[in-house]
Amino acid sequence: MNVRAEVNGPRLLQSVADFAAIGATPAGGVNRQALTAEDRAARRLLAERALARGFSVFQDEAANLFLRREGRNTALPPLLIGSHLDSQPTGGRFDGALGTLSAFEALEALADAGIETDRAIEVVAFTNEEGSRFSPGCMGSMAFAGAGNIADWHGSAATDGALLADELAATLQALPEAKLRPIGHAISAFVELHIEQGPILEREDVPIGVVTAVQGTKWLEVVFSGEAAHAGTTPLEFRKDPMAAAAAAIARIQDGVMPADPDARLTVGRIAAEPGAINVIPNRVSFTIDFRHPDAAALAAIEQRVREECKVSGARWDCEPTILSRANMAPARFAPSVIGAIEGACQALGLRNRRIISGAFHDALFVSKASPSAMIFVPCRKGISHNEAEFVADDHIVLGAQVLLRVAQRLST
Ligand code: HGY
Ligand code: MN
Ligand code: MN
Repeated sequence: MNVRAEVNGPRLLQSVADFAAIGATPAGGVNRQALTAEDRAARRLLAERALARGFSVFQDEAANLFLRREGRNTALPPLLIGSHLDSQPTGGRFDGALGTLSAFEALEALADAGIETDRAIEVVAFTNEEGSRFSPGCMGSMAFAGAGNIADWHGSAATDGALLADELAATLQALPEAKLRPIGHAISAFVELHIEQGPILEREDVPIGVVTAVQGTKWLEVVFSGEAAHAGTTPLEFRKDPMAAAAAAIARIQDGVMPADPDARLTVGRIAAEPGAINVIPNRVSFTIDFRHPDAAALAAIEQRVREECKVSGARWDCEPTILSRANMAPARFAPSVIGAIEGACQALGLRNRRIISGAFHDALFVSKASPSAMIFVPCRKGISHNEAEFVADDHIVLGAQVLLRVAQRLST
């Protein structure tokens, strides 16, 4: 008899609440940054729940965490579903965790129904998707997809000074139950469920977004070096003021990029001045720029404009700019076969859905370079994300998991 697997809504909602408690912030968000004690606690909780269900648990050298439910034919590469567990410093309870926990719920639903799939299904929690503690983001999925080598980042320092190599080692050692396996094993396809992190689905009252592509992202760090001097005694003509140069460059970039192109996104998220005293002209000012565009040529043109504006402002204030690349994510298009499986699952469930391009980058962006991939979006309130007020309605959580479960069954039998 063909027993149907069903998502257990209360169990999934409780799971989301359980993980939201790990790194919970007073304002209702989470601070569970990559490879911290909080991240390790979440990984442990997920691994223990997997082991309790009889699934096997693995990690690779990038500390990507895999939970595997065997299929009939162990020779077939597994289907991969999942997302990430790490968060922004003032992140929301759903970014990453919802996709990972919905994927685990799909495994549990199949196990509850006693359904055996042809191929194994693995749930993944990729390491350091957010990139806020260690740059770049998507480190784990980049390494998994062969788009980066985790050893190249071993020496990178976190915003809190910790070394990636040390934090990776601590994370791997904190979960001895997870067997270590070589990075980048073959998979048949990858499906990632995620909150939209934008306003479109909610505004159109559509419960499911079928993600067909991810726009490109570049991160730069701009450093203006000048000369520290006394704030009161130094006339204008003697100043080499990197703060004035940075302020001028940021103003020109903000005035010139997004107003000229509705598809462009540009954010200056972090700025720092040294020595940072109120009455000292700084000798060094650094700031970050995150810019994005669906079109690769337009993304390159924005970078060109940013570099030019920094050069002009640096010359104006006699401060040479140094521009460091911190992340470079080319736009990606997802696989029609996986997109079709998601749309087919929505039709089978009678769910309204629409195709959408992701403004945020995701692990699926990199996995799609190695294997057929696509994403499922669910709405979040007012499109707010990377904010402790991030919220997803219970019914959207359950509907998203139901679509993921159907897709997982379609792609594994
Ligand atoms: O920044 C991003 O797009 C992702 O949400 N970390
Ligand atoms: Mn995310
Ligand atoms: Mn995020």
